[in-house]
Amino acid sequence: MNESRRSVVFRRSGRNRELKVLLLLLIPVLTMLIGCTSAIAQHTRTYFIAAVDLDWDYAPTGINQISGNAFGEGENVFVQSGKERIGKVYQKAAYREFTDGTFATMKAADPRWQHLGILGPVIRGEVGDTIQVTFKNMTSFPASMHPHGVFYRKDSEGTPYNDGTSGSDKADDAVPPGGTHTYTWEVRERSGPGPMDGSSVLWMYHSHPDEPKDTNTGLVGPLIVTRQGSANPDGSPKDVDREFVTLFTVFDENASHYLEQNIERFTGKPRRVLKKRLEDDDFRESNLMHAVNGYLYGNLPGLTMEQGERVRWYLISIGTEVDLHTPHWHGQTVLMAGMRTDMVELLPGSMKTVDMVPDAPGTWLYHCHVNDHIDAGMMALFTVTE
Ligand SMILES: [Cu+2]
Repeated sequence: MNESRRSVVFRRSGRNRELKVLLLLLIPVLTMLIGCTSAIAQHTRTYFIAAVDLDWDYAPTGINQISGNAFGEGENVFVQSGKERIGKVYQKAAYREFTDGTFATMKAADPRWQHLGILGPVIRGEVGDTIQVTFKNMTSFPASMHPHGVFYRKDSEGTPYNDGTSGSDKADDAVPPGGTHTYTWEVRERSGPGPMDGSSVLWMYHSHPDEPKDTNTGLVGPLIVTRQGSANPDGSPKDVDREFVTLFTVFDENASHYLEQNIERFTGKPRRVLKKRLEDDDFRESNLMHAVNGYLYGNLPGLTMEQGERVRWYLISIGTEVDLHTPHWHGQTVLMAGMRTDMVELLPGSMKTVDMVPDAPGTWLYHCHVNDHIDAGMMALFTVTE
């Protein structure tokens, strides 16, 4: 090898060494960068949700939309107000979404979600996301947000019990009237659809300081988790055209935080009612509101879809022994975990997801198949347009 060639080889190997050193130095920087981009890819979805008081009308159209007729004797058991009856309007509480942490402006209602009724707003997550909810309690009783399915630590469970925690781990348990708490929920793989599920699954959130009273008062809402890679930017599943959430429950207004207020505000003879309310079985029955999303006798608005659309229905039930519900769609069929049906079984706490491709146009009955619940008005209408 002549002199000049040797020096070229030497210079080359020197350069290789420099490159190797540079690469070694770059590895931690590159690792950090990759870590950062994957952290950015994981979305944090922020919500501002308050529990608010409202006067809720279980039948705002004032008639039985299933029969098309005025309310008669049967319906009036539940909807007629009087000297010793509250009627169809009750003070309740509901979760409502606000634009920011000042809680000054409620978010404008989205017509697609008009049917949610008393339910809280849809909270969404794609697997890999973090959900952050700033919650303000604008009611007059302690309330919280307890989620199902997502990963949370003790400061984001929203339930008070003897779990050995203290201090800031208790702040989420029961937010006092006027108080605020931020809940952080991770949407892990175990929160998303399983092998037999479609591209999204339903969970719910509800208040839990006094679970029976809180939910009878109205504090419950849906949480939908979409499989990683299957979500639109807003978190909705890409392979679905339209989503509906329906809650089947008998709201027991006798067990509401606001029973006394309701007696005082809406009955003609509040003092008499307050005195004998516990013994009066007819009064107690009149306060059992067999509702779909808080509506009786076909008063639930907005269940409208087009023929051939990919429609996903999310179904919830909460409550007690009477809350075994069997939602049944007329005119269409659905697929639930790969099985064909037109009726779904719900028990207190059930959360189910089914898919429908409506093929029969028209206005159709969507009702609970339990006889007693049909009589009490647990019925809605849905419309399939051509
Ligand atoms: Cu039912």
